Amino acid sequence: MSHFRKNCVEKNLLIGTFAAIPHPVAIEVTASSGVDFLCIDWEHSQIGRERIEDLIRAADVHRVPAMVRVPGHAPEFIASVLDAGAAGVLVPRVSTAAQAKAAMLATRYPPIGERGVGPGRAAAYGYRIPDYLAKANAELVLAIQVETAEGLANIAEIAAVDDIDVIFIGPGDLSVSIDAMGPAGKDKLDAAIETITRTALAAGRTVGIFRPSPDDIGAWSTAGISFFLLASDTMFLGAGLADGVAQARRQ
Ligand code: 3PY
Repeated sequence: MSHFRKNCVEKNLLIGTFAAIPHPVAIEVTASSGVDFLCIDWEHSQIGRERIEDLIRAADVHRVPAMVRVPGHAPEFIASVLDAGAAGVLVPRVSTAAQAKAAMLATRYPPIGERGVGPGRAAAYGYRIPDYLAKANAELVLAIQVETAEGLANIAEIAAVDDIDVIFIGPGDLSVSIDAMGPAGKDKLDAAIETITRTALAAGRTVGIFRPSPDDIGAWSTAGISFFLLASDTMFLGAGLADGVAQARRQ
């Protein structure tokens, strides 16, 4: 098992961030920050498919695992980033056990799943397909994102699907989906997050969540969440620069 997956399944604290800037320089800067992993965001950024492999390569130089959030459930999205050498995938908007199972089948090779074999970078362009096949099922992290009212209602069935490592909560989408946006919806949203966390932990899953700031990582960690995606490169760039400019103007 890879170090990254072992840490996931053993529920060790992992702090990562989304990578949304489509350039290897941004990946190198981010990978040098002390993060445990990166999640290249193909769903909500302008990163194109051809660029993803170079971003993974840049993370590999720094020995930081780079997973990819794919833009949908299609098996070809999952195959393409895993073939490029991603350390795992984050599959968004999983709302039913059938969708969770489909994500698992697309991520794992037979006999567990149905992932197709290709001569990509992960398999040394075909030179080491047997080696790669032998280790991929043990090493790759599969995280699925629960972020809808339907996903919340189906969490017990979703969490019962085998060979999924992380149930990842998307609080932004979840708040919209369950009508719990803003300060007025905080208690309702927190209750939903707690329900997902409790149910997924009871099924033996690791639980992850997106947090826009580090303020409440401790509190959610106490609740049992261990896999955190903290903001993104663009958010940190914006916040750091705005803070610097504001400080400069105050002098
Ligand atoms: C959410 O909060 O909905 C997310 O998907 C985080 O990226």
